[in-house]
Amino acid sequence: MEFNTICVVGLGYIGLPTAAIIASRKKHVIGLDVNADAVATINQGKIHIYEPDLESVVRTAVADGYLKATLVAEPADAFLIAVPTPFKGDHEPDLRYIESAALSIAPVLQSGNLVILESTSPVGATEAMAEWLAKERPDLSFPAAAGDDSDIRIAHCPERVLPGHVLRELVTNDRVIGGLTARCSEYARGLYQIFVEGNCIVTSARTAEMCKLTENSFRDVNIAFANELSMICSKLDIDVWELISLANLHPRVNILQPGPGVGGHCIAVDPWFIVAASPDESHLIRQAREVNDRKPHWVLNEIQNAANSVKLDGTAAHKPVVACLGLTFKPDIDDLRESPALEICKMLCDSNVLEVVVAEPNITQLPDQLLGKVELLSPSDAIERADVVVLLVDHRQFKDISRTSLGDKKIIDTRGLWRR
Ligand code: SAJ
Repeated sequence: MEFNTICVVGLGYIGLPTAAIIASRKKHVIGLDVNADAVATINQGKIHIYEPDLESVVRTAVADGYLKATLVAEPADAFLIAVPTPFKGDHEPDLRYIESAALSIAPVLQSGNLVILESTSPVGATEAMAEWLAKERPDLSFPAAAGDDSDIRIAHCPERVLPGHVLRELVTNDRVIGGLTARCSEYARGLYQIFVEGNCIVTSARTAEMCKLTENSFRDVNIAFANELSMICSKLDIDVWELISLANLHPRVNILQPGPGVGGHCIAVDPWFIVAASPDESHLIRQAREVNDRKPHWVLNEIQNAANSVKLDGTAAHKPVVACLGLTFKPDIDDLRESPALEICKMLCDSNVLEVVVAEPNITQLPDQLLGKVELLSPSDAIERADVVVLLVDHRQFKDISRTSLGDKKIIDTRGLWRR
């Protein structure tokens, strides 16, 4: 099948780079989003999120007429859905964005169309999406009823790109494609071969859904191991980074790095989809989530102990000053979603016994939760003001700060940056 026009639903961290890459292959791409500001920004050839090199690819694609953004669905040969899948308060997956994406494209679906769900999804979500579409369009046939002969082909192909390296990984990563029928998979493979240089491997939709959840849970469990080690080592007065580098010399050991906790919208979320689907069997996966979620509280406690040990000059109302270096969920990005660094900073402010200053070179404005509560300073100004310096994110700007320049300030280095 020829794919000349592709509609990407959801122009966020995954949808926009995907739309731009497909457009760079000289396919007409319609980007559909509910955010009018994002749509207007993209149509000017600009971007509303930060990802290295994305702006120039979007600018060229829009200028060449291959990419346009819209608020209303238009007919296309294929639809690629990349909307968020958060969890609800009880850690149950919340599929409302997938449902509303499906409802938004249903009116323009035509026989022969391919619909791919890219959003990280609990097992069964692709089948659910197909049912929502089928209900809206009784005039068209779908895989559950018509099998390989269906008018509409449906597949799941989870995105697997690493924020900060999205444009490269979109092209080079292997893709796991789970069609609802063999024919659905073949069509989906044809679409990805437009821009993917990695292998496109076919499986069932349910296996593809579980594969993505498994990848992120694997990483979460392994980070939890590193985080647990860091807390044990602190108690036993052992440098955890030295320990890990030594243990990793073993040919079959590869421990990840401890940090202030696990953030982002993927690894801190997706394991819960497995736990929600199979709670009685998911002991290790749940424990790992809990270990990683506890880590920011452990760091907070360390900071409070350090602040308590600061000898102040005794003059009246002076509170110990804590400088938090980094707010994002990982280095060299501007993304604050589920960030443990931000959480620690908020908890410090709420405790109200310390003065908090922040250095975050990747943002120009404090997030709402910190507005009016902390000052955003340059790294050197923040350090100068501080009694306690807390390294929360290993941004490249912080790597040049030498440990000796920190003098006799109390230091909490959650990333092991200044010992490397
Ligand atoms: N982290 C550590 N120690 C480590 C590695 C990571 O503390 O050794 C922390 C990071 O600081 C961050 C969190 O884990 O807070 C997650 O960061 P990450 O770089 O591990 O992953 P994400 O969330 O940016 O992207 C992940 C990737 N999944 C895997 O590597 C298995 C990416 O490939 C997925 O596409 C993405 O989730 C997603 O969208 O699901």
